[in-house]
Amino acid sequence: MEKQLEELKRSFCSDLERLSKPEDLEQLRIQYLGRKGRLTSILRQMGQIDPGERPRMGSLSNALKTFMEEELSRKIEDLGRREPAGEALDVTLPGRNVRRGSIHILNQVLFELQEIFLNLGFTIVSGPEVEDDYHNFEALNIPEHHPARDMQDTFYFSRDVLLRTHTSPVQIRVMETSDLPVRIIAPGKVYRCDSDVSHSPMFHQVEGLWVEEGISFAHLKGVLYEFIHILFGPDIPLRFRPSFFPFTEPSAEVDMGCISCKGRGCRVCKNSGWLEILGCGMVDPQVYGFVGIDPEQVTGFAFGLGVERVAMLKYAIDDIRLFFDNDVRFLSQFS
Ligand code: 2NM
Repeated sequence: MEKQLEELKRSFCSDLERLSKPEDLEQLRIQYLGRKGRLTSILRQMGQIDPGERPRMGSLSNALKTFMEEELSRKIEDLGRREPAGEALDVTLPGRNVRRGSIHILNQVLFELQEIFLNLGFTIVSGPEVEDDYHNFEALNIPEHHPARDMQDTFYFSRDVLLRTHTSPVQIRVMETSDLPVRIIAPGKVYRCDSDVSHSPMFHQVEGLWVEEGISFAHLKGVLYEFIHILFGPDIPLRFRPSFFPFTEPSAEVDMGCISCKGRGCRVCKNSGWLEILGCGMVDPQVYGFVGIDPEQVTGFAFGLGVERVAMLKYAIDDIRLFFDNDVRFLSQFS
């Protein structure tokens, strides 16, 4: 029996040595230590041997059992440490480059605009992109069949529900619900059924509104001069050109000297030397009527600009669609 035990140990050791797959370990354990395993079958002979020999054989076989169990768990750890063949890891390889994202150029420009107006004492407000006809048109003095409704082709959900075509409805909502004075900007997405190199069906606006006792066109000019000079530099010449909006009277468009050619005339300014940057005006008394403000008590000015347009002028971008293609080769130029 002692010989059998020795033979079993040798056989176990050489089997264990050859073994390389963790899933084969359990098979080996069952083969040697299982209920019907090779050790058990040797111990079955215990009844046939000399009773005096039994205690020694008992402790020999116990020692062998412990030995095999320890060897098996050592092998488990061993195999766990080793990487499977073919997937060896070269820890000296340089890491894969992870490209860092950055803030989209439109948001960079938007944040810059917001910062300027915050410093001028304006508060940022927002409102719904899905609007009703009343807030987007009616209260802005654009009644049904008014030609101004054709100026901006509108995405309608129904006769009364639409995607806002400007952020002015936010200012209507603020005037409806706030105490005076009001000094706000309303940045956000707006939608118009229009698409070419300078028009996108979705684009971003920042509109501003300052309503308070004694506000005049001089305040409007002061704020907008300050704003444009912070954004484009203090030496840029500006001009106010009379214009028309249904919600302001008088109205104007503001041009700045072309930053590409410094006013000499080029492709960007179509040889005029000037670039249109925003629209503005004194809030029409008709609008105050809709929101319950007494035009005898206060006056105010409003303005509106396109964020894409500002970004295109500032960075000499000639196609608005580049902002929305999300081509990293374009975007990474501004990171
Ligand atoms: C512009 C130009 C001029 C404007 C007017 C108002 C409101 F709600 F106060 F009447 N919000 N925005 C306005 C005025 C917008 O965008 C070119």
